[in-house]
Amino acid sequence: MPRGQLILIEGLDRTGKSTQCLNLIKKFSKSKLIKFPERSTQIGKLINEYLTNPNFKLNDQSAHLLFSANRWELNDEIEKLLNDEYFVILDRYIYSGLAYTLAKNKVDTTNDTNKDDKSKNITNSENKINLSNLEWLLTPDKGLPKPDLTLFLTLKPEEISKRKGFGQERYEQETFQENVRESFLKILNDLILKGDDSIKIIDINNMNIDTITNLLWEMIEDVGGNKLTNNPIKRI
Ligand code: T5A
Repeated sequence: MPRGQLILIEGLDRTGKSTQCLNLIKKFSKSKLIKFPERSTQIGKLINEYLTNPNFKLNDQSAHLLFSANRWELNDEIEKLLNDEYFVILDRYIYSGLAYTLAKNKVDTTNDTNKDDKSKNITNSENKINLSNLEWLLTPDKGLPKPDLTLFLTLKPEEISKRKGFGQERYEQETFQENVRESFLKILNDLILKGDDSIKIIDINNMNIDTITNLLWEMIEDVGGNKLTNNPIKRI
């Protein structure tokens, strides 16, 4: 039975992922957009509180597991859509899960009174047990559908911080975004070097919205990502 394909748009905060996803879904005959975190579910409500309320304390390992649990909440729906020949466009997914937690390892947790309140809130753990262990970080996502194509949008953190609304949520802090960028690039480049050809890294500095949409669509067409496939769903 043919199925639709799973296309993931990844990137740092405010790189324009949602804008691009909304443009791209219109180009497929049958498509559905799913955004992570999905904040309306039981677990998604907790995640939303964590991201928007600086007084909501959660240790980093628990936060990591919640983001993964949120993906599992949507798993049945995603698999059904693919099998019903929908193209599912994901706005963030597993690589965000890995990169944001990994980036916390570089945050200085010493009690520096000069640090601003936002940077103090990025990490809440007394210890960093397992936070740099990629195998541990990936384990809760194992078994989820692997995207057929991942398009990672990269932009200079100083450009991101100029974008509308930046700074309102927990991780929207320029130094931390630089850590996240390094973590994403390390994770994705390692996978590419190991032969994973489903991942593409796209530098979108100085590109306007339409140029990016056209480029992403060309990349999707190039690998046949807009056509039904008989390949079984791969797993993380
Ligand atoms: N997170 C997430 C984890 O830690 N672990 C996980 O497992 C997951 C899934 C919230 C946070 O959760 C973390 C990462 C995040 O810190 P989110 O809700 O996806 O995740 O938060 P954001 O990435 O901030 O999502 P946004 O929807 O706010 O940003 P987008 O989607 O990247 O950007 P978008 O499209 O809303 O655009 C932002 C602004 O930029 C403009 C737009 O018009 C808009 O004003 N813009 C451009 N301006 C100039 N040139 C362009 N090319 C532009 N494209 C868009």
